[in-house]
Amino acid sequence: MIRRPEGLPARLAALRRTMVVGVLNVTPDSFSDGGHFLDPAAAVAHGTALWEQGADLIDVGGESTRPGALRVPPQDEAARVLPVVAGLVAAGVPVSIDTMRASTAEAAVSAGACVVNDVSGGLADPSMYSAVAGLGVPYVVMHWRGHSDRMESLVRYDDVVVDVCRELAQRVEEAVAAGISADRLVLDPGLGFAKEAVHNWLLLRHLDALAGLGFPLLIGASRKRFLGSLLSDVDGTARPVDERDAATDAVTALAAVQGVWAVRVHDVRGSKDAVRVAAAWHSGGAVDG
Ligand code: PMM
Repeated sequence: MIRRPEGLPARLAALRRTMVVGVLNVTPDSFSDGGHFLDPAAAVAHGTALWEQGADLIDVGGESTRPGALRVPPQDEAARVLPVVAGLVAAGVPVSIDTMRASTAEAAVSAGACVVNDVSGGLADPSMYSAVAGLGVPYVVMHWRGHSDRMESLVRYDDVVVDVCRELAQRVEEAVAAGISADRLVLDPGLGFAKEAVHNWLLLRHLDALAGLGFPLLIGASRKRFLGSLLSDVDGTARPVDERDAATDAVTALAAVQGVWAVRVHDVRGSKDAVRVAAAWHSGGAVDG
């Protein structure tokens, strides 16, 4: 059974399979699609194309979180994402906003975004929980320990699965105390955020522990470095970013069989196929579109 958050638009609430969330980074420097979609019209066209390929939701972000990335001023972030959110919503495309800032989340939801995706899980902006509480949309709480310029120094875990579950449970407690309805929360282990490859694999191996916290799950493995290193050449060269989609699709299929609510991916078509295969495998053939 797939757990899903309350507060989704009817079309997304009705889905019984894992959702495919398409990545749309309106940034100059994201590791996979950075620099391609800074022009709002190009970004809206790409988001619409991902939707036509079968994405259920398009996740629009204006601030890169790649290791080492620096913060973007709030007004720049808003100027990048708001026209794109508005353009996609006008085209009938469901949108989530990928932001660590309350002001951006509020403006994006006013422009029609229906989910807030916060990679900091509320830790980056003390106003985030109260803002989200007032918005009444689903809220993705990702596991996070610090901004990208220092996250590589934050990779110490006693037991990564136990530590991530405990830290996420603490975020949930604070979010609910701040007025966010627990049934709107989604949890995400934050693959690659203050985590080495072994940590990512352990978290995927023990997704059931994360599911045991009782919330819908979102997984963002798409094209990440741990897939590149897994698929290294014999001489140790990592598989290039744009050749990691088959591995991403495999993660999608396995995550879908485990009942995760959503996968966040760059290549929608392959993950959508994987989700449909997993759903058919599970159900004996009956699958939503
Ligand atoms: N990863 C990235 C950005 N946003 N959001 C969630 N919820 N989970 C993730 O794993 C996640 C995210 C970084 O990847 P990108 O540069 O391709 O957007």
